[in-house]
Amino acid sequence: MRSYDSSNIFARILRGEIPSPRVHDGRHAVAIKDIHPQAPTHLLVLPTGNYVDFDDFAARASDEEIVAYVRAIGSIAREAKVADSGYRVIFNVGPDSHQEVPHLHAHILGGRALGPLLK
Ligand code: D5M
Repeated sequence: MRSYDSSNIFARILRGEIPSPRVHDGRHAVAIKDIHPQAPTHLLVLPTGNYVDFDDFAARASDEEIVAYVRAIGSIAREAKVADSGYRVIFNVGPDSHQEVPHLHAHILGGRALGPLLK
């Protein structure tokens, strides 16, 4: 498992070193808009704790953090008004996934028909 590097861009956003409007600002999760949106709604949900990726989070996070993070993803999708029409949640994990930023983030994509995941 990779060790956490606190110089990554999302860690800097969470520390307030780089301004980034928050669409959700909770104790365990923060959501921002993706700068390169792939759909009309494209949000990134970051846990406030320092986890490299989903694998790291699943192994090390407390039950409280896991429950709060999962519930935040659901409520952020509802607040973004994509819950009724549907949305996709994606975690890129590790090199094969092309994960770019080494702080766990869930992509919430919605607002259009997304098509099949795999072609
Ligand atoms: O996805 C990383 C995502 O993070 C990618 O879609 C671009 C986005 N990104 C990168 N920098 C920023 C800032 N500063 N604000 C908002 N969004 C950002 P990955 O799953 O790691 O490939």
